[in-house]
Amino acid sequence: MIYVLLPAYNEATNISNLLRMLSEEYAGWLPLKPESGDLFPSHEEGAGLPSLVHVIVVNDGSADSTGEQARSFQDSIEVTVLEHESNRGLGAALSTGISFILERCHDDDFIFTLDADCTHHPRYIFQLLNRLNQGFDIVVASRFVPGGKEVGVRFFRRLLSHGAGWCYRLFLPSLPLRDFSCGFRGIRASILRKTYLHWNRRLFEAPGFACTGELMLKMLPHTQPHRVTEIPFELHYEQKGGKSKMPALQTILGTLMLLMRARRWFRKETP
Ligand SMILES: Nc1nc2c(ncn2[C@@H]2O[C@H](COP(=O)(O)OP(=O)(O)OP(=O)(O)O)[C@@H](O)[C@H]2O)c(=O)[nH]1
Ligand SMILES: [Mg+2]
Repeated sequence: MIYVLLPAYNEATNISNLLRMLSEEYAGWLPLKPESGDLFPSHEEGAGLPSLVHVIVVNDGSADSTGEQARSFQDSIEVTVLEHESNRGLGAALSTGISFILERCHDDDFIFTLDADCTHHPRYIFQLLNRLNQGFDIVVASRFVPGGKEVGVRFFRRLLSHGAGWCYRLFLPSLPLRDFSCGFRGIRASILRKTYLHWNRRLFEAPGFACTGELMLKMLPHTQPHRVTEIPFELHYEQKGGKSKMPALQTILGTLMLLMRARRWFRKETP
């Protein structure tokens, strides 16, 4: 089973589009997919399986119609909308979605996270899936490997994402990734489960959007470097409806504090 986790805050201009694109990509991928027995060994092929894709939208107290739009989407993919009554931030939304998924999924399922603002095209989900199916535990859609890029990103925003990349490499040069702050990833459920069991309520502690890198840094000790990889990814900022919601200062400070803490985790075997 493929679980797609979409944290969403005021994404009414994007969410229907994104779900429609995802549904189209899924329909295009279905005839090409490897035998279900290889890909999802714990699931029987057949009439009892309505969809291989379950989308979890975490509507984080949006003031617009994000929740209604997601709930009213009906197609070949299953969509569940989880509601926060008020805005609790990206880390809390990821945490709600992850616990919901981990209560239901099998260890050999796959979990994908991406932004709900249409800058992350859902076609990459199936490219990430191919790599997971080759035996990787974590696959990142990366702007910073050859073939990856950011399109339509303003100078300041580009400076922030590249600056974050430099900081990660400076503080933790031995880690097997280049893009830590992009939230588009595919993860083997067993790795996320081990990470969640280890950290529990403390899975997301970093402020701002530093929680994206925090999740990756907390997962890495539960796998091995050769089971982590990146695929080139084009981030299309010009497709974004609405403004950036990133709290820049909080995210910069949160990232620096996180990196100082995280150096300790990689000196030991597990955090
Ligand atoms: N749950 C939750 N999600 C949020 C919040 N703010 C943003 N998001 C979601 O998190 C994802 C990332 O937010 P974006 O605004 O795209 O942030 P970004 O991609 O890091 O930065 P920009 O591309 O500059 O906007 C999107 O799916 C948002 O809807 C929030 O307060 N709570
Ligand atoms: Mg975004």
